Amino acid sequence: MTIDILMTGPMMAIVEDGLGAAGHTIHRLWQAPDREAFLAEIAPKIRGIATSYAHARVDPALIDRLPALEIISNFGVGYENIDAAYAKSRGIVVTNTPDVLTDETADTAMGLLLMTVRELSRAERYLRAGRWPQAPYPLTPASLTDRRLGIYGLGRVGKAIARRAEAFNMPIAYCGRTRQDVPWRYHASLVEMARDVDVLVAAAPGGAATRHAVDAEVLEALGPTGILVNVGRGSLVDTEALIEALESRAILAAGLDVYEDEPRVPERLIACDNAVLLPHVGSASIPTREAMARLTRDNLLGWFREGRALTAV
Ligand code: 8YV
Repeated sequence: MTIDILMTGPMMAIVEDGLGAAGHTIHRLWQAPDREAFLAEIAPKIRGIATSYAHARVDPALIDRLPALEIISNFGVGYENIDAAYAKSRGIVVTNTPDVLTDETADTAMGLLLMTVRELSRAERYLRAGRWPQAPYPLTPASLTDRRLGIYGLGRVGKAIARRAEAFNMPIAYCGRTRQDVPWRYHASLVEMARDVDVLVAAAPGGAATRHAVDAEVLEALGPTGILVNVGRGSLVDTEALIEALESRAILAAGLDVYEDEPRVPERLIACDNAVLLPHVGSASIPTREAMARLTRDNLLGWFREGRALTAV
């Protein structure tokens, strides 16, 4: 018997082919010319959803339309695109893709840190513009040496960033909901931690609880030599406050991989020469994305074969 899966947006072939090979039928929501008519026809038989943060939200309205829904499999570790509490209240399993992207995302954070503090991308543009023969690139005002690191959100990615930063000899602090059994200094308050460090790396999950946690007050506490790196979610940072802090040099610089309204990035932010801006590439290598796709697929296959999802949230 075929199992009907609703896919909310395009996914890697690993997901589509794997589900197809297992005899499941994929219904492509984003391709439907008339979403309502499409849902009216297929809704009663949908037992699984494959989705991602980059797709349409899986909200109570959608969940309520699918009476046979058993599992929502998310491509990505962050799953605030799914109303997981509501899904749980209806007995629906939600899965994500932890671990497989931890190293890649932590590497991206370290890359952003180096690019920002040592102006590496600006220096490269300088060479490519043919300016080196006229004069050496100006010395950077800052160095990574003697910088203290504060990590906002000490989950898997946050810990992997801390371990990398230890190899850079950076003293490490962290801020999150709870103190953890780790050798790093804990701060319950983000403002206090920002006052205490020179680099603030945001690696917390998105959603209402963390929205705009990095606000004008935190940026002011970080101070004129401070650097903000964000590899978590754009929603963690009040973008307007950040742009003002960058423009007024209330902080030294920012390195960002995530934005509030992706893929749109405000023109004023792009105009900031003290910002390094990446297009959400934290997990974007073929090996890592393929591992995420396999896990997204295997959570669905495991559930329908054995009643067991691999990585339920
Ligand atoms: C992906 C991510 O860019 O895992 C996450 O939470 O943000 C990234 O790995 C995203 O899931 C792709 O849609």
